[in-house]
Amino acid sequence: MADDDGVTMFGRIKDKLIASKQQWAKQGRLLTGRPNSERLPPGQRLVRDWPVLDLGVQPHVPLDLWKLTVDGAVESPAVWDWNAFAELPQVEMVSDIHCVTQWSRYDNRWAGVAATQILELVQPKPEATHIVFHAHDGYTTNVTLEMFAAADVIVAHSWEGEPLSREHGGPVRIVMPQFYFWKSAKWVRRIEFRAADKPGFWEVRGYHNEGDPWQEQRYS
Ligand SMILES: Nc1nc2c(c(=O)[nH]1)N[C@H]1C(S)=C(S)[C@@H](COP(=O)(O)O)O[C@H]1N2
Ligand SMILES: [Mo]
Repeated sequence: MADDDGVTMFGRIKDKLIASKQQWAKQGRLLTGRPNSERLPPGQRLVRDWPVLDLGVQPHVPLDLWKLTVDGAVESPAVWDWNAFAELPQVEMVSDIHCVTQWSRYDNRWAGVAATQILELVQPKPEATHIVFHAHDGYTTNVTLEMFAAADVIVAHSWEGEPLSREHGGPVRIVMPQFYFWKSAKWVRRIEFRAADKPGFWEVRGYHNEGDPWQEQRYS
């Protein structure tokens, strides 16, 4: 092809390459440290495997006995068995895990019911400010209603397209991506809405009450 000045061009503009380089520029790709500081919270290191952490017991909950109770300061308390839970609107979400023991794991694909969906169904009462998750191993952890209402919170039954394994909290666990992983209760059996805060298992043992990894809220 030739332009008005009679200059002839050889080759073809590499649209795809330009587009991907533009994308890299936007993401700050190859800028040492920058992607880390954007995605890896301070003091964390990235792992590829998925460590298992618990109190030493891993409850086995058969699906035909499994139930999730949502009660306390809500207008419409609910108890879902496995079939009822499966019939609620399902979503998939991809999020990163940040554990207080300093490992982080990127891009975990969860399937389950969005916390926002549960809030819509049970309708927290005006006085509801906090939530305690109760698990089958006796574990509890507390969050604010606001933390639970985030768009990325999921009550998950699957990970990477497979049923969540028992060691990782199956049949169903909470996933709270914006907080250290101790807030993500495994083997959850009850979501209790409360008019006041009540520190959970680790929160009464020196862990931070909120646990924001970006602010390194590890211990209180
Ligand atoms: N029921 C229950 N949930 C729990 C725990 C637990 O001991 N019991 N440990 C918490 C902690 S400290 C972490 S780091 C994560 C670990 O989840 P994982 O074993 O799937 O990596 O689960 C959290 N949820
Ligand atoms: Mo943890």
